[in-house]
Amino acid sequence: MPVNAPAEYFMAESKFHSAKSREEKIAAMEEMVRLMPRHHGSETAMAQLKQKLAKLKKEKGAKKKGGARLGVTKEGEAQVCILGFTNSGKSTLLKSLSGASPGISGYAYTTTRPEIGMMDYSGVKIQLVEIPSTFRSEDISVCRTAELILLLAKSGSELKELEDIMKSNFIRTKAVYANPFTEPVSDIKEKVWDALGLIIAFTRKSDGTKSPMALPDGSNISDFAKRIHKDFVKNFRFARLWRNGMVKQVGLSYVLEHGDIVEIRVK
Ligand SMILES: Nc1nc2c(ncn2[C@@H]2O[C@H](COP(=O)(O)OP(=O)(O)OP(=O)(O)O)[C@@H](O)[C@H]2O)c(=O)[nH]1
Ligand SMILES: [Mg+2]
Repeated sequence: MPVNAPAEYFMAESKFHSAKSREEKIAAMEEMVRLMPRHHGSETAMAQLKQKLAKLKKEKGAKKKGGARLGVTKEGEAQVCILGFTNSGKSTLLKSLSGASPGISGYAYTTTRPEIGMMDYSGVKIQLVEIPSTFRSEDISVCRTAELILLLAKSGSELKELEDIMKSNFIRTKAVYANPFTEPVSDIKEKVWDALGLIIAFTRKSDGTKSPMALPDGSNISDFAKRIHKDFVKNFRFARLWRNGMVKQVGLSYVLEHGDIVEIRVK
C-alpha cells in the first residue's frame, strides 16, 4: 500500500476492483498512477502498479503496431485537454491561450500529434493539450487523467457527438464547452479556470516576496503548508494570513480563500 496516498487514490482503487471491463480497469489504474504520491517510500508500489498497467494495456492492444506511445507528461498545476472536431479552432485557441505554435490551417486534420502549451493564469501554470481530431485511443486517453476537458463545438449536435465520443472511450473527466468562433478568448480562459475549481493563495516569505500557489477550493492552511514542505505541518506553530488588507493569526484547519497571502511560522 502506498504511503500517504490521498483518499482519491483509494477511491480509484475501489473503482478498479469493481470495474467490469478492461477499459474501465485501465482507466481506474491510470487514475491510481496519477494519484499515487511521488516519494521514495512509494517507489516500489509505483513500479508494481505501472507494470500491472502495462500488462493490462498489452492484453488490450495486442493488435496495435509500433509499440506503445507515451502519454503526455503532466506539467503545471492542472492539465486541460482541448477536444473538438477538425477545424474547430483547437490549435488557434491553444496558440492564443499559451503562446505555443501549433500548425494551423484551413485544411482538415492539421494536428496529428497532441500539441502542448502552458497557459498562465495569475502566475499559475495550466497545461493545455490539443487532442488530434482523429480521436485515436492513445491520444484520447490523455483526457482520462486530465483535470478538465474543454470541448470546442459550433453547435449542440457537435457537442452531443463529442460527448458520445467521450462516453465510448470511458472518459468521465469533467468537461466544459466553448465555441471559439463566437466567444472571446478571455471568456474561455475564465471558463476553464472556474471549472478547475482552484483558488490561488500566495506564499509569503519572511523577506516579503510572494509567489502564487494553486489549491483546490476548500483547502486549508494544513493543505497549503504540506505543499511547501512536508515538515511544515509537523513543525507548525501558526500562520499569518492577509485578507482584504487585514492580517490575522490562524491555525492549520483555517479554510483559505482566493487571494489570501500566507506566511507559515514553524518551530
Ligand atoms: N473566424 C474564425 N476562424 C477561426 C477561429 N479559430 C480557427 N479559425 C480558422 O479555422 C481553421 C482551423 O483552425 P485550427 O485552429 O487549425 O483548427 P483545429 O481544430 O486545430 O484543426 P485540426 O488540427 O486541423 O483538426 C483555420 O483556418 C483558422 O484560421 C476563430 O475563432 N474564428
Ligand atoms: Mg489543430
